[in-house]
Amino acid sequence: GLSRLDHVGIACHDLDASIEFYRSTYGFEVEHEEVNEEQGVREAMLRINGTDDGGATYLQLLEPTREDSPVAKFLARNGEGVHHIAFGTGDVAASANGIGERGVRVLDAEPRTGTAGSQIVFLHPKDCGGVLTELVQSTH
Ligand code: CMX
Ligand code: CO
Repeated sequence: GLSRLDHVGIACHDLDASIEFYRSTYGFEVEHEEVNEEQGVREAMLRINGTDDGGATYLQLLEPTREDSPVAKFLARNGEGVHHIAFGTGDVAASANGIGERGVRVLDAEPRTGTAGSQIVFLHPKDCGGVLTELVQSTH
């Protein structure tokens, strides 16, 4: 089942400026940074706290790498702000199947690669009370 809040995804225009805001305002540090071309993002993970399943909770800062990406489209419509939430699971395919059987549209037929080799799927925001929702299975 779902065992933690893995991260909150935040859309921003300028990743370096956003990282600096979270560092200077709250003292949060970047644990991991990468480009995910499939998702069309340059991203940074800021670790906030550990969780009792041995995982952690992060902020995921997201800058678009191309104009036709989900984050670019979101920024054009809404400006900067909270883009999605992500729950951690030990088995993303099983979690997605179970949630799909309850009538929620699963946007990815097969899990895709997320941060640091994790496996991810997205659920349609229109079936989740307006909240774009991601399920994440970490590699560890
Ligand atoms: N949160 C809530 N609602 C959202 C949304 C979001 N992030 N993005 C779009 N919507 C809503 C729009 O407001 C719109 O609603 P209305 O019809 O009421 O106006 C509707 O969904 C359709 O919006 P759209 O701009 O036409 O967007 P698309 O349907 O083309 O795409 C979505 C929406 C969710 C299917 C697409 O963004 C998607 O597939 N996202 C998953 C992948 C992703 O977001 N990757 C980046 C993050 C990667 C990571 O976390 O690692
Ligand atoms: Co995410």
